[in-house]
Formats: sequence, C-alpha cells, structure tokens
Amino acid sequence: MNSLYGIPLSPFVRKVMLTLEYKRIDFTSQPLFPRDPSPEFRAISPLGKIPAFADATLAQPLLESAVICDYLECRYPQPSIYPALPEQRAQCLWLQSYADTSLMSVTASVFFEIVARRLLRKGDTDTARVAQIVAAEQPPVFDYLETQLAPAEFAVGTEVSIADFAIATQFINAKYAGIEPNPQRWPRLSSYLQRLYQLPVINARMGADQPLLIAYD
Ligand SMILES: N[C@@H](CCC(=O)N[C@@H](CS)C(=O)NCC(=O)O)C(=O)O
Repeated sequence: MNSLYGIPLSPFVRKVMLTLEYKRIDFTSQPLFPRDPSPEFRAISPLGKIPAFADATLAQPLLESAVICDYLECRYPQPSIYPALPEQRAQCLWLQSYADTSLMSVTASVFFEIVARRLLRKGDTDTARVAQIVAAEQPPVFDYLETQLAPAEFAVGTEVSIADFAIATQFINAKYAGIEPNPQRWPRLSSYLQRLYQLPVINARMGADQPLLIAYD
C-alpha cells in the first residue's frame, strides 16, 4: 500500500498529493504534523520533516517532495509530469526548485502568520511581519516568476507538469492567507494562477483542503 505521511495543508505534501492524484495512484494519507515526536514517525522521517512516502517496494520511506515525485514519475510514467524535451524538462525542474525554496519562503511565512497561527493557536498574527513580506519580500520573487512563465496555459510546454504543481501549491497557501499577486503588477502570473486553480486535479485538492482550514477552530 502506498502511504503518504504529512498534513495535506503542507505545500510539499500537497505537491506530492497532486502528483499522486494526477497520475491516479491509490494512496493512504497519514496526516501527521511536522516534527511529530512519536517513535513511529521518527522511524519514517528521522529529520521530522514531511512529506514522507512509503510503498511495498521501497526499502525505506522516501523523503523530499521532489525525490518522491521523481520516483512516482519513474514508477508510474503516464501521465507524465515532465515535458519530453530535455531543455523543457530542465526548466521545469528549475521552476520546481525555485518554487520549493524562494517562493516557499514568501508564501509559507504569510500562511504561518495568518492561517497556521490561528489553526494551531500559536498567538496573534504579526501584522508588521506580514506587511514586510508583502511589501518587500514577495515582489522580487513574483517579478522573477513573471519573467519565467511562458505566455501559455502551463509554465513549461503544453501539458501540466511538476513545475505547475510546485508553483501552485505555494500560491494556494498564500491564497488561503488572503494574499495573492496583484494582477495589475503581475498580469501573467495572476492569470496563470487563476487557470491553474481551475484545473480539475488542483481544484479538487483545494476543495479537499476546505474542511481542514476550519478543523482546529
Ligand atoms: N524540501 C523539503 C521541504 C519539506 C519541509 O520543509 N516540510 C516542512 C513542512 S511544510 C517540515 O517538515 N518542517 C519541519 C522542519 O523543518 O523541521 C521537501 O520538498 O519535501
């Protein structure tokens, strides 16, 4: 049985979920929090990070969302989450890497301040911190993405790819915090995101998130 460990509101867990769901791979979700102290979780994820993925053929659970998605692509090649052309595949992996790092740092932080603090009862939103992220930290990242997206439906090539899942999952958490790129300043990025949110696999995943956004109230 395929098991995915980690709460679905984690952007990295969501990226793997989107890949599993797009490829129509059956799996069981084990919705553990990062740093869960149980010995069972530590045996699966020694560093305490989510996601982790296990199946019957792996000698030990896989960690790191990009590694898990790459494994899923090799094991279940169709539908592919990578473009066939080498240069497009490289761009796709670069965008995934950028989304997982630079983009994540300016979206996860607003999600933490505005959503996670409330869900986890971890104090009040630091509104000055949020203002700083929105005014100073997000714009250069959004500017860069605006230059990187093809003027087309998807970030790279003609089909949805891991680049789209990686970018979408970070922006989804910012959206849940009520923060989205201004369409006047970032028109290509904004319209790209609105299209992604309508893709059935992404739209369904966002629907599944909704009960979780109030679960801890
Ligand atoms: N690069 C990793 C990032 C995973 C990650 O940082 N997950 C967060 C939750 S969204 C986590 O487990 N944080 C706990 C920690 O860093 O100790 C991936 O793509 O899987």
